[in-house]
Amino acid sequence: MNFKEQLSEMAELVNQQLDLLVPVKDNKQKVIYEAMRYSLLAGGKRIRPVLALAYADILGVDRDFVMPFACALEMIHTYSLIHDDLPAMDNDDLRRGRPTCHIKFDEATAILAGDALLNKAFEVMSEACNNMPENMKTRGIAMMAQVAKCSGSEGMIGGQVIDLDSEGKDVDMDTVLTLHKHKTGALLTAPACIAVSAAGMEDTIEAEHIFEYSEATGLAFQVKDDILDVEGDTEKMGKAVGRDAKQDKRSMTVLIGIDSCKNMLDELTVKAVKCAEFFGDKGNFLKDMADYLLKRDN
Ligand code: GRG
Repeated sequence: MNFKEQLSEMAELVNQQLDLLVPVKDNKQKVIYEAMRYSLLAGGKRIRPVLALAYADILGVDRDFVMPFACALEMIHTYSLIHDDLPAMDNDDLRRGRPTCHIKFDEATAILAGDALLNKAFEVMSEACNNMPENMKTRGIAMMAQVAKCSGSEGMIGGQVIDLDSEGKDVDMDTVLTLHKHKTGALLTAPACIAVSAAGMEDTIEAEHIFEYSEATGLAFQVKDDILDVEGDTEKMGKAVGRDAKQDKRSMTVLIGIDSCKNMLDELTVKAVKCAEFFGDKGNFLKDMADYLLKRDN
């Protein structure tokens, strides 16, 4: 199977689980399930859960063990997109190729759908911990704690706060890198945290390489996002482009120019590929993933 086939097979496994975890309901609050499913099952790339499965494969962990945590990450990612698109934040009306949640439903429903997805994520992870054999429960709780930390005020939310605070200001590169490390990088490092804790392999040379890979690809992902915001195509991306300029954001392309961004992206990709090569043939999927993230157009 080639990389693209593997990627879509893994994404499909995630999609099936998400569909089961957030079912259609026919009760008085059914609209919240409609809104949650509308955004969650709207065809995102599933990079974060796929990475969790890929790291699990490399570290010899059963995919079923990490799947609930991988799905929880995708729920949290989707909630962040719903909330980020709200008028109080980025005020966008297109996401994943369709009207944003607050446009399709309304603002209150979109806020609640995001909140419900965040809660669902923790319900799914705590149930997974409950169902683990006694001797594995500590690992499960460590995995859940990592997801909480990566999503919260020391992770993604912290990054969003720095982002909002930076709007219209002449921020420096250090601030922008801190912003990205938190806002985008934290949820892209979470799959590594999950898989390493699942394997009980903290403080190993393997974990070191996985973390270095995830940090390099996490930053590369954001640099590419900034480049796509300038050069990308709305139809392919399924979201508006040119948002950074519109919101007067000091994106990486504004700070160092698009050519330097492309060089930085190349260097980060080389670094990620080197980390993947540490694992020999077992690292092939991660190598291809780094290349895919470099060349992606959506
Ligand atoms: C509002 C709680 C809250 C957090 C906001 C992560 C975030 C912080 C906002 C999301 C919007 C944004 C521009 C994030 C930067 C990271 C990024 C490029 C997200 C898009 O991720 P993809 O490309 O999206 O993986 P798909 O749709 O493929 O899942």
